[in-house]
Amino acid sequence: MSDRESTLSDLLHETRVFPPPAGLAAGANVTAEAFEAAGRDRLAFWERAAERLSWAGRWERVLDWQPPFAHWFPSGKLNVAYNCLDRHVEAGHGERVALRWEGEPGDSRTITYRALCDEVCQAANLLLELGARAGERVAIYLPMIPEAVVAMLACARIGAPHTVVFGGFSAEALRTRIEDCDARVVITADGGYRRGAASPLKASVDAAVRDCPGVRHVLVVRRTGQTIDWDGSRDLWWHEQVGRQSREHTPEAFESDHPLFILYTSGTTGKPKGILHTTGGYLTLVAWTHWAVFDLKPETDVYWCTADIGWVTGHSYIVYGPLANGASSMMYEGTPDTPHKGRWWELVEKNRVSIIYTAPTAIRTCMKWGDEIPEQFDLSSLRLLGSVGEPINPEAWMWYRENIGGGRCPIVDTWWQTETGGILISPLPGVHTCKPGSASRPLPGISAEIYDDAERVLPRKDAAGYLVLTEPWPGMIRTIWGDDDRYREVYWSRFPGVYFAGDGAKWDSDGDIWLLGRVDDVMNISGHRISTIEVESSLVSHPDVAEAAVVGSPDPTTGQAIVAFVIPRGSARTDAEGERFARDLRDHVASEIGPIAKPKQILVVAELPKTRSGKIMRRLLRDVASNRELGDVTTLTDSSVMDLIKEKLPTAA
Ligand code: 6R9
Repeated sequence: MSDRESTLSDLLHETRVFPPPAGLAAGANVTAEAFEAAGRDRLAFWERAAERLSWAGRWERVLDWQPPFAHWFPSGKLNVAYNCLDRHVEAGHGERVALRWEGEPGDSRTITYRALCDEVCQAANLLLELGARAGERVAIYLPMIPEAVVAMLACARIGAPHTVVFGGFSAEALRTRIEDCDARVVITADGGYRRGAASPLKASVDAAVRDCPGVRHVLVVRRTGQTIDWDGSRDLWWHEQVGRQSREHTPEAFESDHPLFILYTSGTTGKPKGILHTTGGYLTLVAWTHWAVFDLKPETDVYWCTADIGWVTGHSYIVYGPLANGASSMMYEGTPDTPHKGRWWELVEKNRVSIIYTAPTAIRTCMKWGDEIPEQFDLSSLRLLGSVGEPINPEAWMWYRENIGGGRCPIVDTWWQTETGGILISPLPGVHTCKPGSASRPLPGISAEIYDDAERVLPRKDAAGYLVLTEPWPGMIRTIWGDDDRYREVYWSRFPGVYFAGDGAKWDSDGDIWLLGRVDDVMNISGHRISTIEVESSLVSHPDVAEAAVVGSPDPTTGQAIVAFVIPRGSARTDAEGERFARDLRDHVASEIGPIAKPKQILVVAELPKTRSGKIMRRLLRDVASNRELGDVTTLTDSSVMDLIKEKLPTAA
């Protein structure tokens, strides 16, 4: 045990620290004193956070905990759409911009809180006219256009849980989700713009609902104007139907535990899990965390979360959190390199974005494209940067800080999951000293611990193991849709009585948390536990490496051997140069971490296989590295990547 701990603490030797900028700390939404006080009484803290929202009926108590099922604010009643829209209009902020939307082809829309409220009321009236009712599921399969936000809020307004399916998913993926939650209405578009071209969506819906007799209506937003098939008994144009509805709609208050949405996420088995989130606890968590972690000043900030609404980050930090707080957000439809690789930074300059929230994979892609691209734009409006989705390598963190944040903006590295609903571990920018690669501390009201294999709570100093949450929190997964047993088994059986996150983590000597990747990404080399992320960070810190992914493959001598897939910066190399490059990298890792972390094999590749949400698919890389049959590749952004990678393998490995 102590051997493993000391190995990890030796490996993670990042020592750079960045205290909160004085000006930000002085005016922060959460100050150091407030942070201290907040941590003292968990339930009292969450009760105060709930009071930031507008409730139609007060709760009986804060928490009814019947492990592993939590009911937050039982008997409390509220309407999510009212909290996100009407109450801001009633408070005199109707003319504040809710969304500045930028289309990929260059079109844009500015939508105020009043206009968004009107459109959501119209869409809610339409859904009711189509027979949708509280509790009945609505599937949403849309590109990143304002109607996606309108559709989600219209569902929330009438209490019909939505299931948003990422527009990049196939007809088959859409069908299984519609079927699993028995959705009756589907909201889609003719298509959306991606990489400069109109890509179809409606065709996938047609294929998906062919086998879903329960679907009564398909509502179609016209975005691209491309030709689509039409079924007059079922299909309706959004613009014809929504526009003629009344702008008046009285929101009904729902029970705090009323279902708000189901979001599917992949598990260890083939069948995706429908993560169910409910109303009062979820909105409390996302509103408080969005306000505190991003230090949001709704009157002056322009906030931009680059996620797609098809992922939980889009749900919590494009839609529900920011709108509950009355924020002004930017929303962008397309890809970062269309029509040029500076598009994101051009949008930051144009809209004077002050807070940006993105993913390490995007940051590393921008690193690969080169410093000179963001340099061409005025990024001085930025004051805070966020990261989410996977551990961020210290080198990517430093690049983000220097090249995007101008060396002055704090970076909040936020750890959470689809299941947690919102951010649980993150620095607060006015309180904590940030370290490149560390997600810092659990937020107030969050009880995180690190356990060892034997279920022992590790001391909060120089110790590594499994991240668990020992107390329920508002916004936590309510269950897996239709499968309470699977919910118990996946999250509550590894360590009975506590929530098992599936991530490895470490407390450093200051008591800060470092996420080490999914526990199945931790390798065991000659009895030493080495996290894939540590070796990746070391590789990426080499000046000639743009991106790297590391996996363990079975090895008769050492148990596992480290295999690295590396994308070089700049031009391709000849074979001889490749050999030299691989040797340099091995030496580099050996000197950075130690000889035990030296990759046994280094494969130079042009691309890495990623899920649509941008996570590297290490499972596939492991399969390639161990020469096993490839598993399911349907969620790859580009499945030809695997062929490229396979070509690099020695035939008689
Ligand atoms: C929000 C989101 C959850 C998994 C999670 C972990 C990884 C997310 C992270 C992070 C290290 C961070 N993850 N944020 N790892 N540092 N700041 O991404 O949800 O798609 O469900 O993924 O992502 O492994 O368990 P989701």
